[in-house]
Amino acid sequence: SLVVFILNFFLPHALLAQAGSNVLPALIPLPVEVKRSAGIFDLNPSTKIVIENKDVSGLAALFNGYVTALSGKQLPVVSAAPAYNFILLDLDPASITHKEGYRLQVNEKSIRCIGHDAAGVMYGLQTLRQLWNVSGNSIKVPACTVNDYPRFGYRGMALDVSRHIFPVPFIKKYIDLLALYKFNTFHWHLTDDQGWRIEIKKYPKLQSVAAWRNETLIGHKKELPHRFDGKRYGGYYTQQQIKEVVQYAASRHITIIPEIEMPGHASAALAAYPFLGCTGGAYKTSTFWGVFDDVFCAGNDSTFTFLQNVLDEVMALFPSTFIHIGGDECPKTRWKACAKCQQRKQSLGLANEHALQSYFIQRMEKYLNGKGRQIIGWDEILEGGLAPNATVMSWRGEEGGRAAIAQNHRVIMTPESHCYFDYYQSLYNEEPLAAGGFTPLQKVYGYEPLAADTDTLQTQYLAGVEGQAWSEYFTSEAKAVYMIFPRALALAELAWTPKAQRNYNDFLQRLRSQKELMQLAGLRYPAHVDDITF
Ligand code: TNX
Repeated sequence: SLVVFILNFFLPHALLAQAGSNVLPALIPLPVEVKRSAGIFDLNPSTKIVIENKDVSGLAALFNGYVTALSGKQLPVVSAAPAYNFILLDLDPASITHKEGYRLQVNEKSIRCIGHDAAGVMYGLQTLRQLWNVSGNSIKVPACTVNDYPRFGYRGMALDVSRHIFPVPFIKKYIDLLALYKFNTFHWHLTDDQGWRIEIKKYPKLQSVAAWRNETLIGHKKELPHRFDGKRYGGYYTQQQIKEVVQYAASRHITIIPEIEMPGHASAALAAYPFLGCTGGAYKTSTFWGVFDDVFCAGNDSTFTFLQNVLDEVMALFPSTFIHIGGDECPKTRWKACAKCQQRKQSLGLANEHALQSYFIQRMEKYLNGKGRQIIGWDEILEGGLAPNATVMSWRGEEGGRAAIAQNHRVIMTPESHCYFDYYQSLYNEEPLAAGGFTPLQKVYGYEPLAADTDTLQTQYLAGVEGQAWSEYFTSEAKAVYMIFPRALALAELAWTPKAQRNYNDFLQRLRSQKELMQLAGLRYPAHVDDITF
């Protein structure tokens, strides 16, 4: 009955509130093991951070940053533990065996946050941030023991900054949120048809031309009304800014994987340097969304030289092993009509244009491998033959992931059915304009990567999962955040928590109790989460 339904929804919540100190604050992602014990640790200005191992000293500063944001205070950092009132950060890989794993022990006298590695200690501190109870200047932590480690080694969130660009402070805030929910990878989609967003010193027109578009009335029907203003829109990140962001992410144990799109989604680059296309132009940075025929020419060696020079500067900025080179949605229209492309195809004995695309990707892979890097590409890179060492990001469902694993290739699952946070999240009339699709929170939460095949597939090749944040409709920071969260929290839990411990209703309860934390982090808590009719 309705009464039972309503009781089921509100009773656990009410009990939680009453139970007070016996119940732990809700944690997302749910740890592997949590035990509540008696007592409270009072974190106050005389609490000391103890660092006995210099490998974790950077984390003392990070933690102090969190404390300062709440209380304005900085905790003293010392090298030997006093009798009580301290927070010890340390490593113990012998007893904590999982990579990125940690043990957090809180009692009235101390907090011990011990990791397998520094990343583990960092995740212990994120759990601590979710555990503490802040009121005024007082920070209280319930006594407990948490033993925890991640399910997947790759836990990613992307952000497309081409369709809409977001300023550096927003990127940092995003990285902060990813760390809070234990993601370890930020996939930064830096180039696309609608704008090139990374400064490349060798090619100044990428800054003066490719970074900008003119919003005009001649556009796609999906173009957003407020952009029909004929104004110049765009911008880019300077190399200095990028270094700063990479550093910021690294101190939170987040790897940034840059994406430079090729051979498709290249309009902006072609507008700057028309020799990169098959027809010679003229080209324009796209003013509407979609897939465009003009792509990097596969017959022209100077295209490859350009891309190699670009990647040289990219590699100097991003230390990540992996570089994403796109590979998706590349129409073959121009290549079919291009004499140089046809000549290349024939001289290499390639069967068709898919094979030519495979040649393109393999040539770039060889270049990057030679510099000690590995490529990631969207699942289209399977067509015409997979590059020998490529990781496949499976977005058009799970087919690509399955096929790549069958060829012993590393795979990241991001099927658009479950992992695209530019799709609608509720059926509310007032949902803001989004890309097609319907991907409510529960659907994201219920995603089980390659579930149907985990018995037959070699799942050691399943690196993990990623959420996509394409920004065509992200017309403001607030809207971007609204679209990405809380769905990213559902993904965070499926990426971290053991499968058997995941339960949607339990997650929803914890999400509700995270309301304050979310608001503190500047997140708008969406009404539909609390709406029992949803
Ligand atoms: C497809 S996913 C794209 C993007 C769009 C997105 C919109 C992928 C590899 N390509 O260019 O932004 O759909 O949902």
